[in-house]
Amino acid sequence: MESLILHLHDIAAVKFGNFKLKSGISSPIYIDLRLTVSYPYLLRQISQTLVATVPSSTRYDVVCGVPYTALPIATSISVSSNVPMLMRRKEVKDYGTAKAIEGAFTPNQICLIVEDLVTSGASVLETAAPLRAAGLKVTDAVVIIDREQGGRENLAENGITLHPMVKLTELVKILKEKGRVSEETEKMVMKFLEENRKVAMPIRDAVAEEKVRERIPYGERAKMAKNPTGKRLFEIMVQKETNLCLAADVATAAELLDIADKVGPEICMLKTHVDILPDFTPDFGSKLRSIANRHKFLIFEDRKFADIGNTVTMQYEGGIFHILDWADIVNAHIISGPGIVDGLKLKGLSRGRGLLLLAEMSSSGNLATGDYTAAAVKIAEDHPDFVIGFISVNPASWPGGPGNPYLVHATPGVQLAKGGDALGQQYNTPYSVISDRGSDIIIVGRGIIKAANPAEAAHEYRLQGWNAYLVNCK
Ligand code: S5P
Repeated sequence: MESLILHLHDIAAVKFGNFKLKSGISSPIYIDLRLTVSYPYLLRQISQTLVATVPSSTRYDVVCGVPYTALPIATSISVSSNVPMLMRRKEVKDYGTAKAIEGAFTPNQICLIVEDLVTSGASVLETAAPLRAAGLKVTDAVVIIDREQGGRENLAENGITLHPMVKLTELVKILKEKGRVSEETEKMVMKFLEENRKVAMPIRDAVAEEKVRERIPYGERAKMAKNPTGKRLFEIMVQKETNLCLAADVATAAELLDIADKVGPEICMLKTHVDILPDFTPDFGSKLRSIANRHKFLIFEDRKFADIGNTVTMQYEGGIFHILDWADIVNAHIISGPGIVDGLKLKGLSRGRGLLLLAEMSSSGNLATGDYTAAAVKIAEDHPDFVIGFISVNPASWPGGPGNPYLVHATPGVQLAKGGDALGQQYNTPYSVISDRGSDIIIVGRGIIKAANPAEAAHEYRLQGWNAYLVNCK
């Protein structure tokens, strides 16, 4: 193992110096294991050492590398140990028909995950999820370097034992002993790692570093919220450790109430489209409310109001659905201008209700972009007592920023693999939505309701969404 570490240092896959990260922080160490692909002897050595790292009592039938860096490593393990390999697709063109996992396997086979560098463990979990969804068992992961920043614990919580070839502190010690780094450098790196232990800051490369955005914890944002429902939403997220919203687009009201009860413990919010339920009865609202109270989640009727202020007051309160009576949260397009918020507020404010504005949409070719999105932020900030946040897709990319932190971002178009449906829906993964795109809540419909076991699927989405949140948390 020592000679392997020296080789990694030789090829500059591990470097010491003063590296300015995109986040502005200076790091004394830099790791890029992608370089190993250019050194076949090294790949062979790595794969042999990784195989030896996994305890002989650990059984596995197949291996799967976390894309992309670990793919050649997993391939090398597969070829040298004669163990079949699977590949997880990072992008699935038409999720539902196309495969998320490539290769031959049978349900209940055990898959060993192979990774190059583990920080929070989120990327291992992102690979474990579709493997598990396909019926494979994932109990162990082997990694070249463990950054010791909570990855081992996170993975253990998700039923995965991490086997690191070397821990980063050990690696630095070995390089120091072999005279590759000075005592001073060793101390600097140790200090840096200690100080950043909880920040879970990738020190892999510039692209990864760009993703590191410090997040204000949901709990602090609850204190900033100016609307009681917005505040309660953040509080529930913290208490239940969930940023998952179920889009309960099921066929009947009876099914909706059933799934609400089963998935209730996993979610902070349940989203309805009440106008799709053929068996809606006037007591639907109170039945759903009692389930929501029991499991502590908020009800969001995805009504997407879009008319002038006067009309929406009637649509909100009246008709056969009486949405105002049972929905904590509704949403509105801003196409008709700020009067729509005034109208809804007229009815909702005194009842403590909250409003989400559609600042962006998930469907391809939608027109909610650029100035339209910026206008939504402006309207929201003009009504801090009633607007609690946005339906958004990539708030981290908004030129004017994602708005005041008391505003929450909820993002639809989420599945375990990137892809889309036949009608223009576009999916991103929980990790990319929460960590890369800076959203707060994942809204998941078919990923859960069409799963063989919706409660289990919801549990998986909850863990992924929450772990992705923890990655950037202060
Ligand atoms: O832009 C949007 C806004 C919403 S609220 N795109 C969306 O998909 N939604 C809703 O999120 C949509 O109406 C559906 O209820 C849910 C996504 O469901 P899924 O099955 O595609 O996950």
